[in-house]
Amino acid sequence: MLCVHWGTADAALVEWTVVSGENGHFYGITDSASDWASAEATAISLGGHLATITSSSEQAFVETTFLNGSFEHLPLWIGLTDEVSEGTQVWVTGEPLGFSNWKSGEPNNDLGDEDYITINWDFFRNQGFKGTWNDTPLNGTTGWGGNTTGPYHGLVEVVPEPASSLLLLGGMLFCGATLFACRRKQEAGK
Ligand SMILES: [Ca+2]
Ligand SMILES: [Ca+2]
Ligand SMILES: [Ca+2]
Repeated sequence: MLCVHWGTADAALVEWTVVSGENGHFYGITDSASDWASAEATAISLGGHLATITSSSEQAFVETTFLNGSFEHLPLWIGLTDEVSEGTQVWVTGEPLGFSNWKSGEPNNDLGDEDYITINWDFFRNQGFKGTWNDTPLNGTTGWGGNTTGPYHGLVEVVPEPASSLLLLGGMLFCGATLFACRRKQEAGK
């Protein structure tokens, strides 16, 4: 589903538009199921990361946009992990963990090796609520029914590069101002 031709017209990437105060980032689902680390590597190769869901509105956007149709009951990797320090969940981007949407009883580090976070895992079993989070092993879970057996697709979030356009705009403004100042100086010197 996710097209790798980033920067060209790409119908598979969906923008969470800035219009009503959203972040302007682009989201998509990786083409194939993989372990969490491979999904994150794919996201990085696309210029992003696995998605960071840092607000209830971002959670709602993800649910509305991706957890429907054939993906309604599909778990997806997100960019949250406690692989570095057990029990300390961190976003791969370093964003603070304020918002969360754990399934009741999660994260439980079941079997002692659940360090990689999915959304919608429980809904994939036709249980619980759409979009809730669950920590699972690197390859996903096995043996929990409802086709929850991993691996899973990754939910990717790409931040466009406003910095370069801002830099360009800033540069143009600076040049314009400099030219203007030069003209004034020349005129003054006449
Ligand atoms: Ca995000
Ligand atoms: Ca863990
Ligand atoms: Ca778990």
